[in-house]
Amino acid sequence: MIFDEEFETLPREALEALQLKRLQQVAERVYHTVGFYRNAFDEAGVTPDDIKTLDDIRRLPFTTKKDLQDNYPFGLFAVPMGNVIRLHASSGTTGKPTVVGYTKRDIDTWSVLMARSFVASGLTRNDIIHNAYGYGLFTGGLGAHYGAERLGASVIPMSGGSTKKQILILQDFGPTAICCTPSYALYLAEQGEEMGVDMKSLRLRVGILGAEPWSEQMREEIEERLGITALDIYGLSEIIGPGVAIECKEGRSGLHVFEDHFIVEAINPATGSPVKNGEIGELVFTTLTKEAFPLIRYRTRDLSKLVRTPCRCGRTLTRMARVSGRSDDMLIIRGVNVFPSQIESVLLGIEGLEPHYQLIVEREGTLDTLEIRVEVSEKIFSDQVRGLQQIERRITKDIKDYLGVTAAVKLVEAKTLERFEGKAQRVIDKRRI
Ligand code: DLL
Repeated sequence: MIFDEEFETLPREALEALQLKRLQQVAERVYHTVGFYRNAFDEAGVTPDDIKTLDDIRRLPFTTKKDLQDNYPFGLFAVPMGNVIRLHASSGTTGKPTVVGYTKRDIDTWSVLMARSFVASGLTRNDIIHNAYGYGLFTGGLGAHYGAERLGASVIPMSGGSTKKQILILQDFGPTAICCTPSYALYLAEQGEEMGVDMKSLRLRVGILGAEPWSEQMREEIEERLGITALDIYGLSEIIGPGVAIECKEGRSGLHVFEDHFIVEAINPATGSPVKNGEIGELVFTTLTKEAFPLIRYRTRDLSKLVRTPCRCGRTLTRMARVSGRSDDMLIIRGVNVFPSQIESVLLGIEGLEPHYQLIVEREGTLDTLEIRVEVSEKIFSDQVRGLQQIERRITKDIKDYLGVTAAVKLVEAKTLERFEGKAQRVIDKRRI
């Protein structure tokens, strides 16, 4: 089933014609309503009339997180405040949050995108959706909520936290789908098991998980422990919130980007030029239909690659591969580039390790050090010291072999590392403090 059959399966030519028309409109609109864009376009020597083909998007300047911060809080809004009916914000690692606004029509567009996402994951109006994304300034909670209502499903507005109560509701209300971060899905599994609940016998069958990077191994673990199909959903507040892209249940290889509303590009973060087809680059999005807070060529810092081969599901939309990390999450350890997701893949490939880990980076003198703390299953922890040492050596070797860095490994008892209700924070970089 496809929610918006017409727009999600448009022949590429028609889709691109629609994108061009909408791009011309949005460029025209921001040029005349947002001082920041007028200046940026003027500086780049480009006017909206210069957009004659889709490739001409490259003539437009990029927008960055810093531009949003410089115009904090409402400087990039393209409509009067009277037309804005909702505000959300995402907190960055530094400084003030990024504020985003929505008109009534924007909320409507977003709800449709989330309804599309749910249908792509195999849900219908007969499903009960347990929504454990946080409600509030974070876009996850309300975004999924409105989408579930638009679909006509029954939504349980759980929000994050109160994990034991969540388990109770999962048992008693019998939701068939769950929305939360992948790390929280694992935490729920763990808490449920601890409470003696057979998490696999719940009615849950689908997880719509996102808001943070996760690996294929993590997916397997979640699917196994909760007895569900786990699908990846991507989005960011600046662009609209969740529902920018989603994996379909038929393909499960790459997330369909809703290209009738967004243009996606993958660029080389160092040069700003497009990467070759199928190469990893930084994702850049342009919103085509947003009214309150349109964004032109927004640099996300998220790394992924675009897949343009047809998908089994019939959608003609370009897919993005699962996000492999953020360009600003990349750890440079003694000159070697390492992404936390790569370490996760190595760890989860080793038997006896739990999917909970922490990476601690420090500097001793002029040398960077990496310590990996990872939980081991209870059974192994109570084993002989020799067994533990063997696992430590194996991790050190695999990390060295696959990633080329030397790490100190510390195995810790199960359930001792911090758990997260929202996005997990696994990297502690003491070098910056
Ligand atoms: O995380 C929106 C969202 C809510 C997406 C619920 C999916 C589900 P922000 O708080 O603005 O918005 O954070 C956006 O989170 O730039 C990525 O770095 C990361 N991110 C989001 N989804 C994924 C994903 C929401 N599926 C930032 N895989 C983005 C990897 C993701 N990273």
